[in-house]
Amino acid sequence: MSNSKDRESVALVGELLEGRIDRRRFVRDALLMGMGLSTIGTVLSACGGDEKKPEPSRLEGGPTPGPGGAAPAPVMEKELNIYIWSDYLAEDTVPNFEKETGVKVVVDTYESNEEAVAKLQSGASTYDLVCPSGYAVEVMRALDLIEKIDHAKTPNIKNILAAFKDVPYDPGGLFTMPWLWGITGIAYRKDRVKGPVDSWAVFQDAQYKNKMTQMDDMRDVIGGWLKFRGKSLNSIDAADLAQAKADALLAKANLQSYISGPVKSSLIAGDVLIAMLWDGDTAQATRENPEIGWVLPKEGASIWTDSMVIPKSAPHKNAAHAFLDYIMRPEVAAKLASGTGYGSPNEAALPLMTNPTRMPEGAQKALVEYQKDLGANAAAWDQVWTEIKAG
Ligand code: N2P
Repeated sequence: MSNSKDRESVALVGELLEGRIDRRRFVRDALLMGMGLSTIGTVLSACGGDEKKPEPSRLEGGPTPGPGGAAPAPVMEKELNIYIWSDYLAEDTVPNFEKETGVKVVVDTYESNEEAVAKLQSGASTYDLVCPSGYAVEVMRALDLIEKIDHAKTPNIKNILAAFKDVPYDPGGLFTMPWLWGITGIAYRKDRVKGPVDSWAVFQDAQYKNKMTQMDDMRDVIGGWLKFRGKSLNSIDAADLAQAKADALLAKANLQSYISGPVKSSLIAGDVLIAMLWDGDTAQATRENPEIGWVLPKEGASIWTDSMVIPKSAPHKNAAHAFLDYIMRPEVAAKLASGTGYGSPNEAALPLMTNPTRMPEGAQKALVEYQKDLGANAAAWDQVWTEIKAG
């Protein structure tokens, strides 16, 4: 068939899949445009209504069956490019999806929201899924970088906890599929640090000079110092930011470096004794060295939900939706959360986990705060961060 015939055939299959024409009309038009009978049969059986015929394999790139085989789903692409924080997948999350679908998944990682936003903004991204925190979703939406998720293709969204369905950074939950949530606190070596670690002040304690790190993350470092002084971690007040900068510089004199997820190996080895770090990554490190503890500082800290989003430029949107629906299955979500050590937003996954992380309540809840997009005020923060890094 010519290219234009190909396009017509694809359009016709699309009309059938979307229910705009019935099967009879599809057969008539397909024959008229010269589509072979075996192709027509394959399409019809993939669209359901003939239970005796096996569905075509998704490995062959045929139309994918819908959930439970009931509803039809669009043709799945053969590739999927995921851009995600490091150490944010369970060991078998991707391999099992690849086995089941035949889709080849490529995973690239980043260490901060700013890195992810910059990559999408550069226009050079070929990613199908990205996993920003709430405030970065707001930024991506404001920049028109992401598109709505087609919930008809992700019925397992029903498993998500109500609290994660309608969130300030995505009212109505149109653009995001909640992935995991966590808190940024302090990881430390219980066997090597004397005295309690319970405050951001520990980074200003020269007794641990060169044995401490903070994350390479503007929002978390400045935010932590704002909390230290009883301020909101979203403050845009010039005096608050000046104080946060002074505190950060005092601490910087004691830091080995600004480093995020990769600090885990240094904590395990004991080259770093105290590190600003997320709770889940700390749990991963504790599995390798039980002497690693974690604390939520008494002045408060940031809590965040990271969500999957689909960039407008994503080349493999059907595979992206298929992966989202896959991850929302209770057993897949449960393994994701227990494998990474983070909290699951998936209600149906919680009963499947032995010791699921629960959302903070009571006194703990009062200590945590969500980061928000700083909008035009981000420039002031950027400036403070540049000065801290250079100081
Ligand atoms: C990376 C976890 C990062 C979460 N392992 C930051 N929101």
